[in-house]
Amino acid sequence: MAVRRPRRGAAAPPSRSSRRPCRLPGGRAGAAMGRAALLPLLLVAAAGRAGVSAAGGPEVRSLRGSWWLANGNGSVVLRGEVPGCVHTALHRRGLIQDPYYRFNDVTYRWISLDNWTYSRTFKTRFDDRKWQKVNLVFEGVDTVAQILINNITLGRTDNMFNRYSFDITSVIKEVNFVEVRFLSAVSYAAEQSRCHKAYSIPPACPPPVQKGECHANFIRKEQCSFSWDWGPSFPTQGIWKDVRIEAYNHYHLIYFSLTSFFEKSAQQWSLEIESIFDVVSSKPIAGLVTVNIPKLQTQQTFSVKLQPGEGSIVLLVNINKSSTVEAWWPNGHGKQTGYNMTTTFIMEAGYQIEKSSKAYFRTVELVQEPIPGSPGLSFYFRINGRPIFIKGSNWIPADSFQDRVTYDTLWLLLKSAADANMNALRVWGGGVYEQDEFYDICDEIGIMIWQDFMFACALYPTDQYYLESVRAEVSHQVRRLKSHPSIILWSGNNENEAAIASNWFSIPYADREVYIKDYVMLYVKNIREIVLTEDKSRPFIASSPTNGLESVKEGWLSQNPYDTHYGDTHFYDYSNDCWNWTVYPKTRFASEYGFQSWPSFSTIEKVSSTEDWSYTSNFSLHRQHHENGNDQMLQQIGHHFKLPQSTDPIKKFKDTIYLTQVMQAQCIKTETEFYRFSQSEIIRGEGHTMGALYWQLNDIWQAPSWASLEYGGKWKLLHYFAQNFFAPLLPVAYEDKGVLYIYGVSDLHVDHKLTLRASVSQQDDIYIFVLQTTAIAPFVSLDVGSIKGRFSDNGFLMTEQKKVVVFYPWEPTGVEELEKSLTLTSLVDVV
Ligand code: BMA
Repeated sequence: MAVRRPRRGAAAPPSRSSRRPCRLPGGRAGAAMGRAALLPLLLVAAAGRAGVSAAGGPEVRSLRGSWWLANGNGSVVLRGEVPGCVHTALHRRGLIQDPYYRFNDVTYRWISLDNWTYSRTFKTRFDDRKWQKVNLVFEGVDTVAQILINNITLGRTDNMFNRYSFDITSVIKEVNFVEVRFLSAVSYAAEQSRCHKAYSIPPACPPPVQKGECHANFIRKEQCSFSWDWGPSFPTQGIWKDVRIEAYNHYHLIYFSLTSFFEKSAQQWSLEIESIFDVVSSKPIAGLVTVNIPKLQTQQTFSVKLQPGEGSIVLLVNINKSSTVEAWWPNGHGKQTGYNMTTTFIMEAGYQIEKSSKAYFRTVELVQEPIPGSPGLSFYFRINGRPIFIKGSNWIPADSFQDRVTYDTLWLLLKSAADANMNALRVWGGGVYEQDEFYDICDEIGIMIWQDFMFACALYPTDQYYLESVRAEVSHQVRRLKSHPSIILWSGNNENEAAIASNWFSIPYADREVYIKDYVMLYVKNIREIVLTEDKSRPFIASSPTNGLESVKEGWLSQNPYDTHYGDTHFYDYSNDCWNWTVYPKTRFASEYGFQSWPSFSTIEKVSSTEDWSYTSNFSLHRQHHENGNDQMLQQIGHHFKLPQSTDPIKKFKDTIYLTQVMQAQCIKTETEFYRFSQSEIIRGEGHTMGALYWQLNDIWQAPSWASLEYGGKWKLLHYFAQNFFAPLLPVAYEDKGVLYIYGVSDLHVDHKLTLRASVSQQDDIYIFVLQTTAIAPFVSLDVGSIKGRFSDNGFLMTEQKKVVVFYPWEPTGVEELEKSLTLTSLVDVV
């Protein structure tokens, strides 16, 4: 193994005893800040002054870039990028293979079990003595680490979702040595579980089929990084977000956020602007804040006083009523208008701050009210006063290694969602609060976000230390994200109300109360309370699925959170024939439902070798993390199609992959059409369905899963189908006498003498495929292997002789390359 040594010997492994105390000593440096200084505000005058940044503002020194990285015993030392993680650093330096290749998730388990140290030296380019305060700021540390500067411990981190700021005013020198000594997340979680002696907090470990790590619920870290039923176990270590030194005098702006409100009776839009400062002067600092939104002819100046310490000021700007405000609308309902705005702080001491931002105006209500002819309550979203049917899917982390998720990755996935006529995604609670760019893109293209807090499919501790950490996390995330008009809902967790109600973890009845108490403590008394204080502009629910107000009435935990008369439901059924719509719940809101399929061969090929290319290979079993998943797919296919029989094993594998995708697309089409169709009716008290978010949009790696977009962004047939079943105008041919007819999908008499031809030509940046057939061709699939891009349509029924399909490339390509890579499959090609 090629190993280089750092210039300084200080990257030596931290000495750690094998048994650590249950709580790490040294205290936490805080992301959490009080809101002590909410100031009375005085509206002064509408005298505008353009903002100028005067000298004396804060100095920021980025610590991004190359750091030293060493494992526990110092036998592996290398350079690693920050932001980044150990796995990507090892891979980039060629010290390990692609972690996604074949069985490497298991082979490389040692990486997460070791304790790594990141270190670097840095010089202050500024004279540190002239600053009243110097902070070392981490936007994200993954996860458990001791932070040192010049061999002095500053504090510890143990929550991946917090922002940590350490005061280094008295310890910073001209040349500094900073160290982040990680402890394996896996060992930490195990230890925390061991220390929780009073009662167990299940689940202890994931099911063996997931090949994962235990006790994810004892660490505030991306829960699916310990494995999931669609994802590998890579419990990373690293500095996953920005890290920098900030030096300032007088005052410093930490958070700045905008939320809009509409006062119906006065027909008045207003903006609430919240600024959170750290004031280091010993005396209050007075000043003027001017808010200017030129396009709305709105300018207001406020006099403010910042009190010493950390605190917030809140300004309420009324928008000039003679200007027409264009609201922000979801995709398919209108434009996503935003207004340029500047906020200038001119303070008596120190420097000026000029913040440029975009102001959006939209309202959101979660309507839960009685429905005539139906017991229970409605559950739907009203955006800008208009009821909107929520169409979309569920979002999971786009990679096990967050540093590989670039703006382009996000853009491609989110744009694909919008292109498939989706207007919403649920950021699921077992992943991460996504990066700012994710929400920026959603704002820009009109994708509404149902935002879970990061708790999923488990019970969680509620001791004081843990709660403090969660409280800091929640305030930080809400402050960071609340300006985004795309976010329409905060939701406490994924499936934890259901986990207790349906007793997933076989808790004896006598012990139930303890867990219910913990549940209410965490999601209601802490998370909800903080969310309601921090953000009054959008609704909060405690869990998904939930019965909403009915759950609240039952003490926040309904007997049956899957009740179709209230709230949202999750529904999975792999054994019944998915074309039989009567198996689906006529719910108020379907926030999860799905079927698995395999990603295309070109995607699998990249992480496998020849011996893996069969449906029953060790690789195919290894990649399947859902118990019996591969068999369930075959069983579902068998309801309507002949299973592949080819004697050529690769052809058989490819045919099977194709059929899993056809099956998945058809199943979800049937179910989604059922939900859309149920919008306008109440049958036997059920109906009024106002949301369909299928599970799941994207993939974390190349494996069978419920996703409609493969790892890398390629569209599965389901995604092409989604484009149609989510179309604004959907021709659904249903009969209401208990029989469902879906056009052109069932029992087709196909001509086995069919010939399909493909010609390709170029027109500007797009490619035109002309398909010709001599007979009806069901589920026609065009595939250009690894060439990145998407077709205008796919998986379609070809009843006409000729059909034109457009290919939109995501990278430069050519006619010849496309022709060479094109494979055409239809149902009649499966042997
Ligand atoms: C749902 C999700 C995920 C899971 C999916 C498929 O319940 O919340 O936990 O991946 O089912 O099993």
